[in-house]
Amino acid sequence: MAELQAKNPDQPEFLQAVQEVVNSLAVVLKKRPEYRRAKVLERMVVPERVIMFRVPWVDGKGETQVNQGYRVEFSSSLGPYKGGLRFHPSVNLSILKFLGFEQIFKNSLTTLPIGGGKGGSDFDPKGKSNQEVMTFCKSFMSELFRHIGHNTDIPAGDIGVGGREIGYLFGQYKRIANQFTGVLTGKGFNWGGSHIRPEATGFGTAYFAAAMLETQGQTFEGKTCLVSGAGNVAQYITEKIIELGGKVVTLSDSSGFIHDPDGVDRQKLNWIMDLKNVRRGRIEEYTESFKGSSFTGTDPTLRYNPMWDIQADCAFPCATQNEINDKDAKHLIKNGIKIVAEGANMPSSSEAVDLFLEHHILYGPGKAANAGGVAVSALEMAQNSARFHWPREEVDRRLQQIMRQIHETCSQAAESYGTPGNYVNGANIAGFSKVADAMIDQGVV
Ligand code: NDP
Ligand code: 2IT
Repeated sequence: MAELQAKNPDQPEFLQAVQEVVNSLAVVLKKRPEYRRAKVLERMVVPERVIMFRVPWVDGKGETQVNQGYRVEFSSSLGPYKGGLRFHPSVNLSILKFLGFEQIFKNSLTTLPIGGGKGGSDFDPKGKSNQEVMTFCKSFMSELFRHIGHNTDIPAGDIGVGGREIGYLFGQYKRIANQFTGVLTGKGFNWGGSHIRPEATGFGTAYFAAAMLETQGQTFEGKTCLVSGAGNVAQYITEKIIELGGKVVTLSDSSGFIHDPDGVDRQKLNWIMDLKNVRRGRIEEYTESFKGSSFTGTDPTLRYNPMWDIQADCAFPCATQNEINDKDAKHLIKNGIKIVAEGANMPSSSEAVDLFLEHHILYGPGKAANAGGVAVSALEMAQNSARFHWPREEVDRRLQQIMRQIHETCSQAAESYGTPGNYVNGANIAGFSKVADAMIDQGVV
């Protein structure tokens, strides 16, 4: 870690993600000295390749703009690089390296043949017209296309990249490469997408949480749930929680959160989906349509988020990294939270994770709990290769099976290394071991 820190002093998120994995691995490295001899971990923390490029484009006012584009091709030990693209003004190399690093273990846990990668840009789609987003996507793909391919690197969505952006990116890829291949996942159903891919991350996190609850003889029935975010993951976890009998009382965006003590029902959720996916509005507008609900704006002077201090049974952070800090974790614990399952990637700070583990909260880390999205992406790749579509029920059945399998694998790994119920150790150890074995089999690469 000291060496990695000295080499990457300006990458706090990346160092945080690596530290968390390293903490879990001491026991494994002791049991398996061949991993140490082959310098498996030392190699794994260095991306196989990082691509950085200029993305010039002309906005709606005729002004020239320039953004930074990235693709971090982290590990191809288990398959072609696979992971999303994030378009958000905060995007930098530290954030994409942390996401790419986590993706290696997450993808390993899915049991499907995919390596790890991540990419994106500091472009902010918020407030941009469709025309501007399309212009940007076409410029971004005009460089990225030479580095990706359906057997090389298969990007998908993440924050700021949904069905609209994947469509524009795919159109440009197809035009330049003159190939209609499954080079991106999250495609529209009519042109090669898979059923359930839009729903997969949120549904998968709910399935994982249901499996966690089951270990305590519990279900979602009657549980009050806090969900953060109001994007892809937050919307579909809300849909599944409603279906499983739970009550979602919060949702948020970067401007603040809404609290609806009556719960977000199917009709209210449809309204939110229209607000966010069609009108592209702010969550604050919810309170104008649904009385009894309230909005609390984000207060940058507060050292905590009051949303995490609302009484509830379950918490599902589905917005962004480090959105739950130590203070938030203390509030959740004080209010008797039973389970925290992460739809987002690394939404809990390392101090928050330590507190959850110390207090024996059922805590499902993102790399296990939110793996359903990339798992169905891999199923989309399989369907593309077969030039075939599976029915909706078939994809959902496979997703449920994969999430149960990940839960089982994490539980067993945690137990066999002496920390039963610790899903952090379970996910890191099980995810790592598969990649490490593949690296040893493939020699020094
Ligand atoms: P979306 O862009 O659809 O939604 C993101 C949501 O989070 C928005 O409500 C957004 O609010 C909020 N948000 C984003 N950044 C911040 C920030 N810095 N501060 C406060 N709020 C923020 O993204 P997704 O739903 O796809 O992704 C959410 C999380 O889930 C991310 O951590 C992502 O990495 C993870 N994830 C996504 C998967 C997928 O398949 N899409 C798969 C696995 C994990 P606003 O609009 O105001 O910015
Ligand atoms: O973080 C993630 O797993 C994703 N954004 C989904 C990646 C994918 O390739 O579907």
